[in-house]
Amino acid sequence: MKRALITGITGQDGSYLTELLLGKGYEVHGIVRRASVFNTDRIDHLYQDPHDPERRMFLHYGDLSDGGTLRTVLQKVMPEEVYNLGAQSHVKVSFGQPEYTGDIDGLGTLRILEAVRDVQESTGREIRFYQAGTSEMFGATPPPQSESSPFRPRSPYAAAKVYAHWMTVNYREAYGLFTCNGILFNHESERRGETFLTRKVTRAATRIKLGLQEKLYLGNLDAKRDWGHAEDYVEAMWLMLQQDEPDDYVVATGRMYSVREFVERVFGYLDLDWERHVIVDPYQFRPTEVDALQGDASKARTKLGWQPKIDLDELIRRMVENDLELAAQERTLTDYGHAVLRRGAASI
Ligand code: NAP
Ligand code: G4F
Repeated sequence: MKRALITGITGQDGSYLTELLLGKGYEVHGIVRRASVFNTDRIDHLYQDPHDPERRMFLHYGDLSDGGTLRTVLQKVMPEEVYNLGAQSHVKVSFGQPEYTGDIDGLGTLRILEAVRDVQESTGREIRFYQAGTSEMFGATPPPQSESSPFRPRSPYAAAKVYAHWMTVNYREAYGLFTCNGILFNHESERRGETFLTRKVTRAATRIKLGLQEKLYLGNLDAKRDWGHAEDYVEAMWLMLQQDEPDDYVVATGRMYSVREFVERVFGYLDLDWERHVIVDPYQFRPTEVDALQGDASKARTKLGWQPKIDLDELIRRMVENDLELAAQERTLTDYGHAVLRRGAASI
C-alpha cells in the first residue's frame, strides 16, 4: 500500500485529493493546523474511527511555519509521495499579510523540501514531491500561458509561489529529488472557500433567489480567468508523480471567461437579472490585478494523458445546485424565526 502525506488536507484541493488517493488504495496522512474551532469540515465525511484496524486516513498537527514538526511527521509517516497544498491562498489577503504569505507559501515550501531531502538522504527511500504552483505566477504575462511563459507576479502571493516554484526546481536539479511543479489555473467547486469569486457569487445568487439577500458587492468585473473543477485538477497532481521523470506542467481548461460573464451565467441559471443585484465596490479592487489567465495545457494532455471533464456550465450547475440547498436550509430556519448569521469573512 502506497502512503501519501498532504499539507493543506483540510482545503478544497486537499479534500478531493484525499478522496482520489483513498480510492486508489493509498494510506493518506494529512497535516492540520491546530484551531480553536473544528477546521476539518471538508474531510469529515472521510473520517474513520481511530480504533478501526482498516483505517487509511490519519491526521497530524503541524504548520508550514514549523520545519521541525514537518520533519518529525515525515519521518514518522515515511510516505512515497508528498503533496504540498498548504498555503495562504487568497490573493487579496496577501496584500494585507505579505510577510506571513511569504513565510508560509514561500519559505514553508523550502521547509518541507528540506525535510524531504534530509529524510530521503538518511533513509535511502525515494519521496516524490508535488508543489502547488499557480497561474498567478504568470501575472502580467499575456495569455495564453504555458510552461515556457515568463513569470511576472503581481501580488505577494504570486511572488511567494514563484520562490516556491524555483526552490522545487532547484531541489530537483541540485539533489536529484523527484519534484514536480503543477502550475494550476483557477479551479473551483462546491467546496471552494466562500471568499473566492466563484463561490461568493453562487452563494449570494442562490440566497438572492430565495429572498435571503438583495445585493452582492464585487470588485473588478473585467478580469478574465480560466476556470475548471478541482476534482479534475487533483487527478493531474497525482499523474505528475506517477511519471518516469519529474517535470513541471500547466493544468488548465484552455477556455477564458470574464468575471462579468461568470456572474451573468450564474444569475441566468437562476432566472435572475444580475444587474439589479450586483454593485461594484472599489474596496474589492486589488492594488495590482492579473487581467487575463488562459492556460495552454498541451504538455499535460500529451505527456500525462490529462484533460478536464467538467466545463464551465457543469461547474456552475454543480455549485449553484449545492448552494441552493444551503440557501433552502437557511430559508427554513429563517421562516421558523431562527436568525442565521452570515460570517463577516464572506465580505472579503
Ligand atoms: P485552500 O482551500 O485555501 O486550502 C489551503 C490549505 O492550506 C488549507 O488546508 C489550510 O488550512 C492550509 N494552510 C493554510 N495555512 C497553513 C499553514 N500555515 N500551515 C499549514 N497549512 C496551512 O486552497 P486550495 O484552493 O485547496 O488550493 C490548494 C493549493 O493550491 C494552495 O497552495 C493554493 O495556493 C494552490 N492553488 C490553488 C488554485 C485554485 O484555483 N484553487 C490554483 C492554483 C494553485 P486551514 O483549513 O486550517 O485554513
Ligand atoms: O476568485 P479569486 O479571488 O481568485 P484569484 O485571485 O484568481 O486566485 C485564485 O486562483 C489562483 C490561480 O490563478 C490561485 F493560485 C489562488 O490561490 C486562488 O485560488 O478572484 C478571481 C478574479 C480576480 O480577478 C478578482 O479581482 O475575480 C476578481 N473579483 C472581482 N470581485 C473578485 C471579486 N475576487 C474576489 N475574491 N472577491 C470579489 O468580490
